[in-house]
Amino acid sequence: MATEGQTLEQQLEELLDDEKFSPSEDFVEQAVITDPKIYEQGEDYEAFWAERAEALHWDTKWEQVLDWSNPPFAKWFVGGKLNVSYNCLDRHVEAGNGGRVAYHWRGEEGEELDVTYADLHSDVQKFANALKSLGVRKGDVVAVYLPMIPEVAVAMLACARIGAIHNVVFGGFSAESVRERIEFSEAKILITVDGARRKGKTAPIKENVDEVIGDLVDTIVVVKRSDNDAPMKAGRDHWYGELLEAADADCPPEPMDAEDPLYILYTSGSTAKPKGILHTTGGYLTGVAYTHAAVFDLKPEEDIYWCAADVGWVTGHSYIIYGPLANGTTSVMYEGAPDYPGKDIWWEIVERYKVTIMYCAPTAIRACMKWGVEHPASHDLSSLRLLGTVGEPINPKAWLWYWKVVGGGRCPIVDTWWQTETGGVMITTLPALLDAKPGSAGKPLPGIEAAVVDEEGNDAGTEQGYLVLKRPWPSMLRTLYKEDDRFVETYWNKFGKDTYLVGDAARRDEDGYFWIIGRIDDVVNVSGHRLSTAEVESAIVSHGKVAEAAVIGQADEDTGQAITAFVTLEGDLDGTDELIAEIREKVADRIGKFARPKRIIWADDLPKTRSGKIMRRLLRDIAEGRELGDVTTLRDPSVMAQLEGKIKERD
Ligand code: 6R9
Repeated sequence: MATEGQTLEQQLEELLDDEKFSPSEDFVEQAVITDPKIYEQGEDYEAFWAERAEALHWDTKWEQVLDWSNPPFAKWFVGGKLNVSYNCLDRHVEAGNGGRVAYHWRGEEGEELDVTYADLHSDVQKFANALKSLGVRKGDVVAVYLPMIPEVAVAMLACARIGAIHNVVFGGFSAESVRERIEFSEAKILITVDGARRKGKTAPIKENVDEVIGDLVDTIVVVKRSDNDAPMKAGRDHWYGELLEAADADCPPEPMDAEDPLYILYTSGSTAKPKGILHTTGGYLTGVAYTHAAVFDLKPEEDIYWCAADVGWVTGHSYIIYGPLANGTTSVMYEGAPDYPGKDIWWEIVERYKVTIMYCAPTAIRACMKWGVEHPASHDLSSLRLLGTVGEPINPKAWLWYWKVVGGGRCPIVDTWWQTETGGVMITTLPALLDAKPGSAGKPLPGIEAAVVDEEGNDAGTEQGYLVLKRPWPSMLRTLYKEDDRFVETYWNKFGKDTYLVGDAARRDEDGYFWIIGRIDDVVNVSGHRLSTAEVESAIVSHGKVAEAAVIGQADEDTGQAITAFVTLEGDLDGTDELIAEIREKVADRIGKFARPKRIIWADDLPKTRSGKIMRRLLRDIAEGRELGDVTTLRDPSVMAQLEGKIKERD
């Protein structure tokens, strides 16, 4: 145990020897789920999920829990009808909880706004009517490109209320990415903002959108968040505030089929074209409501819950909007960056709102470690009782820092493994039931069956292998929007139609704990943001002077992985610092600033197989300074020697 006089560093070093961390007796005593039988109950998974679905309000009860007669196309709660916004809002208002705060919203400049369930209920109905008056009908796709402001919740729930399908694009994506996603999803209407605040500056979002949008959409709704005189086109563009004012206050929720689409969310895959993950109504809400309550040991009357992700990612959809609201949670919603106006802003927020449950990404924890312990130490964090992480594997040192410095050694940590595709958490430790092992996500949740298999699909024992999910689950993606074949091919071809291929490598230890290693496809995880190497490569080669590019995710202390690009130039052009800046700018324009390569290495040629495939494995070896493996399959083995020379020159 740590003794007085030790530095934090020494204490963490010592803790590294501890393999397991058990929840305290105090925590277990107050926890919601304390009976380990729940894991057995989950074995009869249809009955288990049906019981979870009972917690929602159904307008018409389902006739069949699961139709898996045409795998991999699952149907959950067949014949059931419900409305997601009714479940997230009306239900709580009708139960007398309209005055409960849904979001303690905190703006970048310190502005504060408490949005109650009654407030949301009222705005959502008005905005739903406004959408209808703009011609939006059930089944239409609505693009949403908004920062972390309460209107984003209103927009998403208003779509759900009338059965429109939202397609939210993360605010950090460029306008060009928005245009592309609108095109793929065939959205006819876009909801965006005049300007987005970021670290004291205002990004001219509407103006940027106008530059690329052409006549792709018929209607743009603009939320006012700044005074930047955003251009408005008569007939096409409408102010959100004016629409709300003019709208009728009463909009009954549309009863939706359990399998009607709720939303599309684009995520990165192996090719440059993003995948439109499609989630539906009944199963998704069942999955996120249950996992949110169970994993975070939620007590809606008492807890103040804060998920510090962005709504534009799946974590925001499931655990800022739908899970928390379905459960009647009081959440914090924060507009800004973790280091503005100061590096202690997160801890100030925890103290100010007395946050009890905090959920964030390992990359943020690593940044906080770097900024120094004085920032969390200068605030009272004693309200915290449970911590969570998501998005990437967490290194034990960051885990221990989170546990000790933020959680004061008293808060269990749930490391939650899941994906855009899975809709909700799949692998973690139910906090009162399982010990945590720093670096391992834990075990499949009740109802979920995960396995690690070898190339033939056999159990890999405790060896590294492919992570797979072996039965359908309610919040699973139903398909890739308008790309059924790609859906089957990407996830259900390798091991058969009833085994979902995750795309991650993993290992399962003797205790049945899963250790996620990382992606096996050409997806890079930068600060928990998923990017495809092909997407970044295509942005780089759109620069006129670039002939070819190969992108890899290089291990990085701060961001988990960082993008390194090997670039060959046209003709005999020489690589310059100016060109590096231009290429980074190009990537920012095409995808978003977060996708800019950290390192660009000029190459005369790239290592390719005889069939012309770039061997990224070799590029990773070279970038991370490892011995090169077998290079004899290369068309031109001398390429590697040249590259090694280039790297030495630069380092
Ligand atoms: C929720 C989310 C999914 C990919 C996933 C995996 C990685 C997510 C993780 C984790 C290790 C965890 N990942 N959570 N790796 N431990 N707790 O992040 O969705 O953006 O779709 O990314 O992220 O590689 O396959 P998404």
